[in-house]
Amino acid sequence: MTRYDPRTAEPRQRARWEAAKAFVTPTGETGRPKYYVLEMFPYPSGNIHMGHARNYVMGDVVARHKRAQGFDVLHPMGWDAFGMPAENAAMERGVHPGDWTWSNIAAMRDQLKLLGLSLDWSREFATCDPAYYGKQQAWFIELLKRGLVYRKEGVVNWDPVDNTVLANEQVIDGRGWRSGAEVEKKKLTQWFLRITDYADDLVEGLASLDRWPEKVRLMQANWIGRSTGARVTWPLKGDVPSGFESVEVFTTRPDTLYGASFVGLAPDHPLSAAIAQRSSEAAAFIAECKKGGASQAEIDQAEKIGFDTGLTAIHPLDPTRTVPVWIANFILSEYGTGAIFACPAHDQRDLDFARKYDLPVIPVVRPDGAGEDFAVADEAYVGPGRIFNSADLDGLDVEAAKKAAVARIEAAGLGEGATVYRLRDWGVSRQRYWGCPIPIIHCEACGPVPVPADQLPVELPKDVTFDVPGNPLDRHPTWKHVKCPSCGADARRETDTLDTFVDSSWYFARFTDPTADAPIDKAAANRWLPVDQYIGGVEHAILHLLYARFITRALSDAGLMEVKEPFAGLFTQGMVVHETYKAADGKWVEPTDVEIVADGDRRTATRRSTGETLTIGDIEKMSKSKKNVVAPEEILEAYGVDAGRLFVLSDSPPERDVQWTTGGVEGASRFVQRVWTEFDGFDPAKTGDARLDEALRRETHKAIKAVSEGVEGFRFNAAIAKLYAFVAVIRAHAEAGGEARREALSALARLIAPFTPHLAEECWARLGQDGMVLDAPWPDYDPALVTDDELTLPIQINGKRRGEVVMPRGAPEDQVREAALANPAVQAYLVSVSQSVRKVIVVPDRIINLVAG
Ligand code: ANZ
Ligand code: ZN
Repeated sequence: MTRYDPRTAEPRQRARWEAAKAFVTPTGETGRPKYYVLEMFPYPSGNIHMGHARNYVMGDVVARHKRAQGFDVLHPMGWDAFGMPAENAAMERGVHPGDWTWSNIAAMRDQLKLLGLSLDWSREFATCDPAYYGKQQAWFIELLKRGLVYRKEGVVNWDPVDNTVLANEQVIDGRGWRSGAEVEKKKLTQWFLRITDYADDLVEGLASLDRWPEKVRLMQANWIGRSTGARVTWPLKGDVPSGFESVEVFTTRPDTLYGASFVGLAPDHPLSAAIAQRSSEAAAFIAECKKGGASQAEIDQAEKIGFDTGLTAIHPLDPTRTVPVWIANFILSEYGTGAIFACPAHDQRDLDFARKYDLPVIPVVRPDGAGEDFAVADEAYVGPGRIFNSADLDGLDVEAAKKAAVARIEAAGLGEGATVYRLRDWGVSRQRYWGCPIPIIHCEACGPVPVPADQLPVELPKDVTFDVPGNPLDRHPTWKHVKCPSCGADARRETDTLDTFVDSSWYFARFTDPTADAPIDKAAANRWLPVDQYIGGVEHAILHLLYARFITRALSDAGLMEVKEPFAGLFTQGMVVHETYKAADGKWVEPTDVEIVADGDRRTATRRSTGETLTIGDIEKMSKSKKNVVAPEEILEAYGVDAGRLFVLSDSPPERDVQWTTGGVEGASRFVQRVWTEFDGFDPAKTGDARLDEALRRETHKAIKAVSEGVEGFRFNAAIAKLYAFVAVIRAHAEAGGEARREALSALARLIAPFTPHLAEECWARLGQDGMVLDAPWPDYDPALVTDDELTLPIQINGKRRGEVVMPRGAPEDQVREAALANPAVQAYLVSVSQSVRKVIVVPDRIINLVAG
């Protein structure tokens, strides 16, 4: 018996794979089907933690399994390398963002390589490579030409002390992260991508994504927020500011028009602004509204306040009626038309507002069974029902009334049916250095001019300083001063860079041919896209995935590729969490410095270095700030890569969080030894006995079936549990013959290969098999061997179930008949009703019917 030593075996196997260039993606006509598996590429923060490791190991299981099933697999890796942290490091520690990023990449690449992942490193790139972002600039210009890129004023966070634009994550509780100054909203001309052109298509495409979690599809649909209803014009009366003869509202409930009690304007609606021009009271009210946060959640939370403008609006369906016009803080300027008609009886926000300011509440929809006196107290009625109090809409149901109301509004020339979206165009300008330069030159005479193709990439200058706030590109002495490509006059480079979400919106397409001249090589993209299995954190369920779906459509429409949906399958994995430990001084302590003693349910934690007692805190996502990070190197060093890989997948379903525990990884490492022991003791010449051999064969084929189903269904923990059980079975059949044991072990080596690939290779070699297990086909099971050997057959008498017999599968009919007739429950019943059996009908392996009388 030898002990398995991962410390020698694992590097040996990795060297073998490397020498064989085993993971270089097959190209050319192989005749095999393709499979593209991709994990969301990492941000090079400096360290791989177990959470990353779990994500990549999941992808690796899929990649290795598909390869064994005969697919050509593309499994690449790269770096989402632009972004704020590099710039923060530059400001805090004076290191150049590029140097910081590249050294992090080098460190993380080494860590990833330790994990034994079947990655094609020959395709690696970082988004901060000019070779990558230059191609991004090329397609950006293409989209500009197609009208999908434009400039308009947008709002940014402005730090008035540092005189700089802040990213959202640099605003902490409304203040600048460095200056502590209260952040202002400032308008700046910025670049936008017209994602709203694709709003419908992005919603409708969701239906085809049947291998995405339902939850993610729903989140995307809500984000796009498509609502159908109508735009309705309300003519205004009174001392109306000039140019505002009417106000247009958006409603999803035109059926409730007769229940209108006021027209409401957003505080920054143009009409509100015009009223504020002449009324200091209105101006003060609007200023008050701007103090609160602008997010939907903050607005929903805030106390509803309003201002009566004194103007009135004429009801579009009944010119004899007017309603007052209010400015209200709960109306968003960025949604619909920024104005509403309020129907308090059927909308809770409107009702709260009406009660507060004593405005009328007129019910116009009543549930079935309610009478003319149906009234609303403190809860708006939002359910179905019939329309009343509504002239000729009376008696219609809600849906019919919506149609009828829209028809009437259209006939009156006061509006039309309309669809609106919550989705806004995507503002991509960042006033930052460490991003992809926007390839535009501003000329006084010609306006914004794209940089000519032969001058791409527009590279970032390396010589920049971070000693003063603001964008280093803007104050660089020479970089931005260029000639206009169109007229040759002195001109200025755009100094904004692109949102890093742009970088990650197409990298999966570039991986199909990372050295292509075009941004995307069409043939390669057609071969590999869509990504068959995409794996990543649920935190990217909205923006990243939506942007990627949009850019894929936009680039395809621009003729740069021919794919619509980039990701056919999506899996969102859980995180790796760990207990936290706190010392008496309130500081967090690293798990490596903690000794846990368990006494029944009571666990105490002691700090190894000092002996002090620690408080055991919550189980949380691993993070540097809580010091509960487990570095993969330590684990891999102590237990081996395979044990670490096995553990992160074994303890909970992949979509859930897994708690890192030392006990867990120790268990995985013992399993590795147990597997090896079975192979190490293998004797091909051993003679067995037929019954035992047959039993082992059955168990082997059942294990193949169960593990295959677990891997295919993303139930890795269940697959691993089955592997544990299978190894126990193999051990219990130690006396089976060499032939049956070889079959079992050969299957086992292949079944563990996706999870513990190094161990699997060692086992494969120990069995005396040729080549690498990596190239061995995934085992198939024999359906005849996985069925249970005994069946429970129900016995019916005159159509009613009266008993059952257990019979071997395929038992001959006369045996079944005999057993049924001899069955005690059947006999007791026949006696109790004084009947006897007239006829027996046996449906083999299914049921026995007795006719009695
Ligand atoms: C009258 C009405 C009557 C409404 C009723 C609702 C119920 P969703 O479904 O989210 O699209 N609304 C329209 N624009 C708004 C804005 N800029 N800020 C705040 N609220 C706005 O919601 C559409 C409904 O939200 C619209 O339909 C409008 O109120 C309001 F019984 O019109 B409704
Ligand atoms: Zn010019």
